[in-house]
Amino acid sequence: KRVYITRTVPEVALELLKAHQIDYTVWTEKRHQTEEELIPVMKDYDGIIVSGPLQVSRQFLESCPDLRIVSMMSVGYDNVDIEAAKELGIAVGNTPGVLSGATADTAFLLLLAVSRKAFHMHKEIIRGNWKFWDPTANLGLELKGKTLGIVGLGRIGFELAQRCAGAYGMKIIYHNRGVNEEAEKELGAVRVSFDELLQQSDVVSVHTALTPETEGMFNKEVFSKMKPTAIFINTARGGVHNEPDLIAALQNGTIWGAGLDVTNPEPMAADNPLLNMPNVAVLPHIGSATIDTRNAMAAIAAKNVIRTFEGKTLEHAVVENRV
Ligand code: 8YV
Repeated sequence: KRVYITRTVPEVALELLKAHQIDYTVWTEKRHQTEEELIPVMKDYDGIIVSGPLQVSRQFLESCPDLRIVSMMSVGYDNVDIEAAKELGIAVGNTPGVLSGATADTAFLLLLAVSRKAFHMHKEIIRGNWKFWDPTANLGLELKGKTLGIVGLGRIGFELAQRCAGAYGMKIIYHNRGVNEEAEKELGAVRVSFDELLQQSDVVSVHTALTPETEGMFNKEVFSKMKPTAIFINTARGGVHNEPDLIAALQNGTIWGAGLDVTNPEPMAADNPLLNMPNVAVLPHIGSATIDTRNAMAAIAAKNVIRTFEGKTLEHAVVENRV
């Protein structure tokens, strides 16, 4: 069996594949391969480990005659045509759970950075603008006792809520389709409507998957319902917010600040106006980027491949292997 790996991945994945006599090819160039480029290559492969923004469309899946598994090295799978994979009998695996802590840390980091304008202050020092002490300058917002509103309270949102409740006694409200009993019981989280969440939250953090329903859901109208002192955090997918509307909301003072680990498109252009706003912090999609987490993600991605070839169910399935 042969597996194509779209990006350099932690060694642990390669060791696992080797131990199971599975051959692999790793794409090591520092640029994204397009679907069109990959389709002719894939005829020789039985599996693919996807890390990064490759579109795995119906056309792609139909063009890979031997493909048995698309193993995502991510929790998100918005770039995969799931319906097509189901119809074609191709398994799709992902890596949830192991990255929740690291991603929640990134959201927490962004929240602190925005609330104290930290990224902007850092740039100011580099620009030589640390000249004198002004007690009325550089003022941020405190988080103690404030309300955190989580849109899409799953594993990552839960870990962020734990951090915010633990460190700052923040009140947790959330908007989900279903009830999150664990969050209600352990953190006293309260489920509210989307509008109530927007109106009551001092911090709105989004943790939903990118779907046709969530695409662009944070737009002009939604930002206008938030508090003028509110901070918007997105560590989910850039497509969930409308970027021109976010820029306008920050420029007009509709909301106070924003912390983004995800942008649309990625990478973000260096001249994007968001990068020069004092109350904005942007990171280059590093939510899960710790050594521990990436090792754990790589191991699951490899195990999902191995289990497919062994005719077993996956460790984590989006589309289960037909055993
Ligand atoms: C990945 C992510 O780094 O898991 C996800 O959905 O966004 C990140 O952990 C990214 O998808 C690249 O594989």
